Amino acid sequence: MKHFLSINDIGDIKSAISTCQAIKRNPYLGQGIAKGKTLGLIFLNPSLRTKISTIKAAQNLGFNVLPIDVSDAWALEYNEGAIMDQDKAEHIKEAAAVIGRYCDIIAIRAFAKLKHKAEDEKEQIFQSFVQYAGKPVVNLESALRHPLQTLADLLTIESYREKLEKNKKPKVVLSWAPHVKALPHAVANSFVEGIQKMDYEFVITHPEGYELDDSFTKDAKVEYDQEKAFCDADFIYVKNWSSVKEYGKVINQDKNWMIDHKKLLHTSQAKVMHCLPVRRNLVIADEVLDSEHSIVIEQAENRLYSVQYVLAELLHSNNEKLVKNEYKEAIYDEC
Ligand code: AN0
Ligand code: CP
Repeated sequence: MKHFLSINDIGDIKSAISTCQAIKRNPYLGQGIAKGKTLGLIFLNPSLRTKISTIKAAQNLGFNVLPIDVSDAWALEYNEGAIMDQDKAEHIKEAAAVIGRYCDIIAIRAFAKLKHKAEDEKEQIFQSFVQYAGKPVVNLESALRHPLQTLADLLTIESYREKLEKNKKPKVVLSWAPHVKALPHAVANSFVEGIQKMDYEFVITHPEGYELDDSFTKDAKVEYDQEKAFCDADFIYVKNWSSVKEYGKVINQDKNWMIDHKKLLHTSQAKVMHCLPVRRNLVIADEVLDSEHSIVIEQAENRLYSVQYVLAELLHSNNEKLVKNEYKEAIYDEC
């Protein structure tokens, strides 16, 4: 794995999940393999889970963690060939190359701005670091994807799957829920991308007009009737997103789409998931979040193991001579 920009950068997802499970059993597997290495962290948006789990996982491996506050640095120009006679003082070409000399891995969060679809889809900051930094880049949520979340989500489903009826293929439903703000599509896109690698029954439910980009959904089943979609579900993954067609717009805030206890009655005692942060009694009712149905805290805990796996894997693939043996012994032999 050269970079971790999407769940597709993981070759064998099942083996990745079993390595995450081994890390969960012993988070100090691979302790010290990153000694003397620096992880640069660039956050252009708020975060609780991603920031803390990444720092903690990095520390478990022995990284020095270097938070990079780009709002403190020079205003950056991204356009190739720009004549820089306005307010931008530094080009991303130099900035990324310099940060690449200071760090061994660079992790970035930069959400969709939700104004212009084509502009967001360029994922300019990620592409610039991949092109100019010369070091592995980790996606901590880009305009289109949140793959560390997805890996933790799959790990969560797999650990509850063992409790299902033997040989039952889990039924997983991705449900849109209302929100007051226009939210990005990254979590939902990535989830769909990850689920398609697994052997699950999968249904997406949302009001008409909230179709996700078909480059992600491909031939996934869409059911506009939430109640029908929930029938016999084992896992309900709740998430709001804004419209893709009317890009970045909130076109429906129908409160009937909130997940409450009544909606779970025809499920197979479904476990309810959400990436968090979640707005209570708007997206999911208290009675669900405070019940046995909710597995959102374990899901958030699993963020630790997914990011520790990705950091170790990047170090392993990009510093073969340095860490191959220690890493193999520490992690793979455990699985
Ligand atoms: C962000 C989103 O929906 O993409 C981050 C979720 C991990 N959520 C909010 O902005 C509330
Ligand atoms: N789920 C998630 O990425 O949470 P944060 O935005 O708090 O990092």
